[in-house]
Amino acid sequence: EDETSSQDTAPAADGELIKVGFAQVGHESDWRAANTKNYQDTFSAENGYELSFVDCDNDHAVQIETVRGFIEQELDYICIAPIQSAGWDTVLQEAQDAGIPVLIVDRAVDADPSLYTTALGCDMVAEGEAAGNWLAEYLGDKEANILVIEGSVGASATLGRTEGFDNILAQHDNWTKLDSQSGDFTQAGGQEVMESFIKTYGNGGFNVVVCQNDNEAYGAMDAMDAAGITYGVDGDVQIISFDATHDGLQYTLDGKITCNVECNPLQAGFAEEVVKKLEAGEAVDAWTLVKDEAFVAPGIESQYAITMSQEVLDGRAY
Ligand code: GYE
Repeated sequence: EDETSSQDTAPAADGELIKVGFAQVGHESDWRAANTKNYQDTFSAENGYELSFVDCDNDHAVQIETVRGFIEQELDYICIAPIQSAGWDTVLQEAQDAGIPVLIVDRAVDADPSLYTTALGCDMVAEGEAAGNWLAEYLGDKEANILVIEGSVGASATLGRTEGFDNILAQHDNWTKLDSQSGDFTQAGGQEVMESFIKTYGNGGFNVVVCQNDNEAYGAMDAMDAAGITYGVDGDVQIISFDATHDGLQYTLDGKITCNVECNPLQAGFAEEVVKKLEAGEAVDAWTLVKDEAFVAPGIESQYAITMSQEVLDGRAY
């Protein structure tokens, strides 16, 4: 879905570009790259915007200073994709005192909602629950010995996916979460964590690996390949992943990632919608949910997920 603005509703009627700051998380994943491109395409000069884009490289302190810089530059709107959910009260108050609307995008903050204008993104807890519900349906009465490669520490995407999956885990006496470690949402991180898990639990010691994004799953697959561990629908280990990016879904179509829970990175259109409403003096919703789906490998039927096919993959925008 292309969420860019249409020309006839371009907001800069008086020829002035609307100044938007975007304090982006970093460049850790394919999801992030798609999300960045979507913001740059949407908040373009052509569409009436001057976008100040800053890649905060997964550094919370840098992100706070970036937002302070946007306030000093008196930008019209500030979008923040929060690296971590804690530690936002002070700078959000500063933006509010300066009268600059703040949009919390993609990930959530752990702060009083009166401190920002609106929030938008996927429901990370629901994503974790979708993964758990699918696994329960897939395994039936079978035991699960589960390893979890978490995302970045303190990120709402990590906290939510963990909470959601754990909600379902708690309903199953024969599921054991053996271990969980952060792989920082990167391929290298996923590989490193998986290598250490393999050392500790050995080939045969686990049958489910939950990777909290696709890039971590690629690293985990490399580590299992090197150790001679088979994975996928025909293997010993079932991989669950999140994001459902194009490459991630290719692996799902190939039966290597058994279940892939989507988080749609094309979110800038929702942010632009909010900006347009505020420009028009209209009220905005406190929260906008970006919807997502789950996908499973061919041959699996699930009430929680779409069975992958070439057609489904070809229909992907990211
Ligand atoms: O899952 C991961 C990215 O916040 C939903 O961040 C996002 C997550 C996404 O690095 O790939």
